Amino acid sequence: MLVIMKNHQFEPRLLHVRPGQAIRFDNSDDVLHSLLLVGRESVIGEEFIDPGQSYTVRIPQDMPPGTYELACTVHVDMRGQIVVSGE
Ligand SMILES: [Cu+2]
Repeated sequence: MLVIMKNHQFEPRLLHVRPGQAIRFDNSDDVLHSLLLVGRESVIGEEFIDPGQSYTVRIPQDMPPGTYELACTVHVDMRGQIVVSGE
């Protein structure tokens, strides 16, 4: 699963995943972005991604189903959502 960080937005902005699934974040902008999964910082906690770089995270198998807020701590308006379904 792939998310592009482009024009200070997450594309797609809403992502449906299953536990155990991997998500790759590509920074396509020419500025630094960061990643934070609000309330689940142990999964993604302020991970900085340089321009042109990527970061891959695997959703833990024991991640409770629900909707989680994805944030870039550098840009306050850069927000996304990850919806984790049941297994
Ligand atoms: Cu950003």
